[in-house]
Amino acid sequence: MNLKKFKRYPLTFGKTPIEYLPRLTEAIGADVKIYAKRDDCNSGLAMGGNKLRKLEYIVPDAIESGADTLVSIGGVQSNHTRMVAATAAKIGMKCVVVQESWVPHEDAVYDRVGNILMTRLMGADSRLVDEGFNIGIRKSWEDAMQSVIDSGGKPYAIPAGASVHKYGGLGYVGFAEEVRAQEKDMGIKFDYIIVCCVTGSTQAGMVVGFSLDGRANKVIGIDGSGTPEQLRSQMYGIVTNTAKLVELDQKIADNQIVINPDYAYPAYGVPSEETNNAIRLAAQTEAMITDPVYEGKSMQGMIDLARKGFFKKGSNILYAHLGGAPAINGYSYTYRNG
Ligand code: 5PA
Repeated sequence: MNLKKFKRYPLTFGKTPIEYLPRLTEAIGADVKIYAKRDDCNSGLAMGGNKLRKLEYIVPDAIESGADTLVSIGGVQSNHTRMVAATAAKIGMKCVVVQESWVPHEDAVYDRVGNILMTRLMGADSRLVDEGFNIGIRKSWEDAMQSVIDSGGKPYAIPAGASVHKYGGLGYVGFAEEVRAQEKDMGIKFDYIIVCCVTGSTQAGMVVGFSLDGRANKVIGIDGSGTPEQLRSQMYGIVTNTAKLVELDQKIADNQIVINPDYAYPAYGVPSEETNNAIRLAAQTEAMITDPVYEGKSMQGMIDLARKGFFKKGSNILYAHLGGAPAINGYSYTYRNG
């Protein structure tokens, strides 16, 4: 496997810490140990998160293309568009982000706080569009690209979640390599890795990276999209493309991709009561803040699977914390009593 041959533009602090979560482990009460890898604390750029690992491999291509404007897309409270806006500010490019109405959630300040507030502060041209949820390529995004061309600029296209970009999977191959090195230092090995999946390249990169030591199917994706079949086929495409890019000398079969669809209810971006209780538990035992769209759902999935005995006894479980906390500001009424 060869990741080193790709250019990487540093946007993160470097390695993210892995920490043991003793009070959450105890509160879950199963015979497993819970650790977290804190990709939510990975950068000084606008609160960081998983997209920066991906963007580190995309930025060199954007710069080489001669573009002057990054163009991307997400929901109103998209973490991804915040990270693209941050990257553009940091490298001195302009930024246009299309923000669609992906989430059927109403809060008086939903389009004013958290991610979108920071996106605007960093100077991005944030365009609200009245389209529903879809992780595929969108017309509104193509229109935004055209509008940059029409006004004499040169756009660089970054799809939703930076996922179906040719280099979108590389960042999380790097995550797997980092975890392997940390395991050596810590003298332990993780039996499972828990990751929230929506547009697919975070898990896809991990699947490729962990396939090197036979752990592809130990990466347990917890779906947050509510469209797991579309996600699976998108993820499989990213796995195949990424494996080829890094010259992985084995084929990854579709059944090595594990996506659990059980926790995405009632809809993308809308937390169930069980999701909210998982968010409260992580906050009250470890002061670890997770959000109702992504990480709260993977937290719920991990807790539920542990309590159901899904993980073999004595397992070490690594919860990949991918960021996303700024969105909680858009759920102020939901959490008005904690
Ligand atoms: C997101 C995605 P993938 O999209 O790579 O599967 O990652 C899922 C995920 N956790 C997990 C957090 C905090 C995320 O932000 N966010 C999207 C966004 O627009 O913010 C791409 C959907």
